[in-house]
Amino acid sequence: MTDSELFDGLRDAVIRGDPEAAVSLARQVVEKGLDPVAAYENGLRAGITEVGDGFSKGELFLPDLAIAADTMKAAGEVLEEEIQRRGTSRATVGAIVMGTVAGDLHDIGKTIVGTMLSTRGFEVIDLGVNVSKEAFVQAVAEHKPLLLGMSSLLTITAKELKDVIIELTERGLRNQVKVIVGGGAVTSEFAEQIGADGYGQDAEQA
Ligand code: B1M
Repeated sequence: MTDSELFDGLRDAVIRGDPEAAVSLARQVVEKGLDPVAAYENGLRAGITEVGDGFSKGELFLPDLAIAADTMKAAGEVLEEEIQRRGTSRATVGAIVMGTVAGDLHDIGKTIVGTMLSTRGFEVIDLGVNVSKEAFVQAVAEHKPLLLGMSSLLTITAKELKDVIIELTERGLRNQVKVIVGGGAVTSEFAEQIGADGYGQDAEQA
């Protein structure tokens, strides 16, 4: 199988909701020594994006999203392990507190961003999903990280990003931490508007 056939196979396995095939293809990516980040973005993420588009058009339903997400997670674990293996294992840069904002349960993007940052020398403190602004601010006060990273995929939860930044300012913590944001509900313009320091369109940019 060529490299692009492998990536297309990953994409199609996510679209079909076939975790066994996806895991097997992800293992082949690793065995062949291909770039696991490219396989993630051009294979798995391409597949889930197509499923999301089908959902928007009313051609696919919530169970389809759920099974595609499970497939992506299963194969994603294989690729994330390889991304970790190729990266540095020592936390040398500083800490990042990360999470998906309140009301939002999407965790796949946040997790891959965390994996990428850990391979670039960050100690990742992952607060999970549905994280309240109080929990973000508390974690910043407690861990004194270099960065706070927040993810938002639902348009209705994007305002949480701004609320956390306001809360950090009110608690006198804003100038102690750089804030980066990302996820489907966020654009670079929006990030700038709410006073974030950085934005990432994908894990590599983050
Ligand atoms: Co949801 N969902 N979902 N969903 N879901 C979206 C986001 C949606 C766009 C689908 C659609 O309609 N096309 C839509 C939101 C519409 C909107 O608000 N504009 C939507 C909806 C409506 C919903 C529900 C409301 C559906 C319902 O119940 N009726 C519901 C909400 C639940 C909730 O959160 N409260 C819901 C539920 C779910 C599932 C549980 C079924 C499942 C999530 C499973 C899970 O995460 N464990 C799911 C899925 C899978 C999706 C889609 C299809 C895929 C999301 C994903 O994992 N992408 C999504 C459609 C889409 O995104 N195209 C959709 C792969 C991931 C690697 O990409 O998260 O974008 P992403 O992360 C990227 C970048 O954005 C960036 O790097 C990552 C890697 O490249 N990035 C950062 C992310 N965070 C970053 C942080 C950074 C920097 C970069 O700095 C800190």
